[in-house]
Amino acid sequence: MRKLLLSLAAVSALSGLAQEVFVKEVVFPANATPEQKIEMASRLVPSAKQLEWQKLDLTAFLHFGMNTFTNREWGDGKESPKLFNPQNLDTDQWVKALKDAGFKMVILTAKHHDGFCLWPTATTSHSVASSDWRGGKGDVVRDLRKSCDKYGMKMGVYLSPWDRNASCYGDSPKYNDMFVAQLTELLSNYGKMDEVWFDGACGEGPNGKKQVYDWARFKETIERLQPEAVVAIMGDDVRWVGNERGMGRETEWSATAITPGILPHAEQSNKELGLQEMSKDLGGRDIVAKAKRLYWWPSEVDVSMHPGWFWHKQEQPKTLRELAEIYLTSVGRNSVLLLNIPPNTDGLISDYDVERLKELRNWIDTNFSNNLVTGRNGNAVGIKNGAVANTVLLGEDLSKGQHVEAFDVEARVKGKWQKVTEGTTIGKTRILMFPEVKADSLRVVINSCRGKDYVNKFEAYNVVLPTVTNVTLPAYKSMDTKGWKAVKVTGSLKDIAKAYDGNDSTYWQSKNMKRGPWSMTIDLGQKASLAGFKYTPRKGDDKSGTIFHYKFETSKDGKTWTVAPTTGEFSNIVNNPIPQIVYFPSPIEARYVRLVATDEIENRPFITVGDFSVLIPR
Ligand code: FUL
Repeated sequence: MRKLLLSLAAVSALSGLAQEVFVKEVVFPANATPEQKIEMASRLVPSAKQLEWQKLDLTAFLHFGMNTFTNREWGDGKESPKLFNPQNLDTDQWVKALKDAGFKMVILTAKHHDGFCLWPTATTSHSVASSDWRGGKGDVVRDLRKSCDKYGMKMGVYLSPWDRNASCYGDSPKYNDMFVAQLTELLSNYGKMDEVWFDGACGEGPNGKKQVYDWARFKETIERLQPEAVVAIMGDDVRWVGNERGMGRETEWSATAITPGILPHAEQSNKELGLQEMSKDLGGRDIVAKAKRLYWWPSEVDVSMHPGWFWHKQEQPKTLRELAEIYLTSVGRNSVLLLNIPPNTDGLISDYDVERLKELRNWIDTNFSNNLVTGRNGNAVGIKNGAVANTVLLGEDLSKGQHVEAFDVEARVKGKWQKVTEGTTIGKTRILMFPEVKADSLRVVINSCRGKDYVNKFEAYNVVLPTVTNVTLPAYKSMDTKGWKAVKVTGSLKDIAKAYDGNDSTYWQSKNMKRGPWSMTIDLGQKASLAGFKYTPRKGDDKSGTIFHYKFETSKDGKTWTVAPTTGEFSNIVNNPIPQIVYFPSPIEARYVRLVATDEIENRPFITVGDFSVLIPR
């Protein structure tokens, strides 16, 4: 597939080759100038399957498995398979709801980090076959396959490389064999798969098991068994956008200088360029000038409709307003949206989620069906007589590559052109909102472009963002902190109030110590019935000091302490630093509480608390 150019001289000598395209990867000659590199970058195009994938817009994630039943985000692999028992599991209900909402593909967590397999695998007994669900004869993957066929839905699988159950995990060759065997089962016995999702997460601490994955072999297995499937995240077809908040970049290049993590030279090359998945710009001119090669590696925005990835009784779906914003910042920013809708313990997508999906569909249809454009002339369009526009939807023909680097949108009002908004990249789809304008025409003025532009979509709308509605208030609230007094902390008491002032922009930082624990002991001023607590990492990009593992202790008299039954881990806090709400199995009477942090996310010598509160009945 990949075409390497031997030298620029050779290309210019053979004029026919000047139109040659580079599929998926372009390698620059050592002496290429920045201009020559940009010219070559303009000829980088997606593979056929990437191009098809980028057209999907809406895809659905289904996080379902052991964690659904243990109320956790990351299981430890010690769970009994007997806990898995979705009495009313109905994959038709899942797929129908998603189809009706306009989703084009579903991706199921066939195995999450806890190692529990949702299909009866021959590789381990830690699977549905050892559960009582359907007498051990059930197979969630098989059910989903049938439903996808029934409703004409594409299907993908998430298979976690990190496995906290497999005893051979860490014995690299042995576990790689097991992983390939699992992949082989999933990719041979369940029909056509369109996406294989490998997560990069591995929470093994410094003393944990180190597994060296054989990515090349995993890739070869997929290419052999499912040549049309794209491989996401730890794969070189689809890139993780870099956050789990539903936010694509304003400048989102599908042609990137970042090297996919599964390639052998990735670490070295990304280090040299100072690039990582979260970097602000992955393909701008400055970066291309320094890069030795570029990849077509388009972005996928994965975000959950709930605070967590798995279903938890106490969690509410995002509001329609939040989902609408996510749509605009994912699909509207040259990305495919992978929205997670977690089935519940019954094995169904909850009614309130189905409702919210309908609302989202309805919002998209209402706002993006009345295109105000009457006709197009180059990069200018006519607007329906008297119509008021506040949004443009633009797109480039990605089969020709990605070219636009900067543009203005202008409106002609009473014969005069005026700028209404501006942007950088366009890509597959770029949606931009601006203050309402009554114009007879709109135009895109391209200020910077890699060669010719191929803008193939130019639509205009009047979009109304939903106001926040339907927020069901949870049964608990944060206790008023007025009467609180910190009695002892690791470090200075001076700024401790910042840890519980209800504001995560201010934070308390502990004393520096080589290793933990760090703690914070608080007198609540009165006895209370505690349902749980909430820890919020400090606000902003700097997340240093975020706690990973913890202990929560309570006391009635400040002398005798009891450790509350919790998992002791803020699972996935690194990727998704949202407020961590921990509920106790039953209320605890206490006047004193102590949060003990045992380690920091990156083993830094201190912890920070953006906000802390205890939860009491409302
Ligand atoms: C993360 C995982 O650790 C989460 O549990 C979830 O599966 C998410 C999609 O990827 O990194």
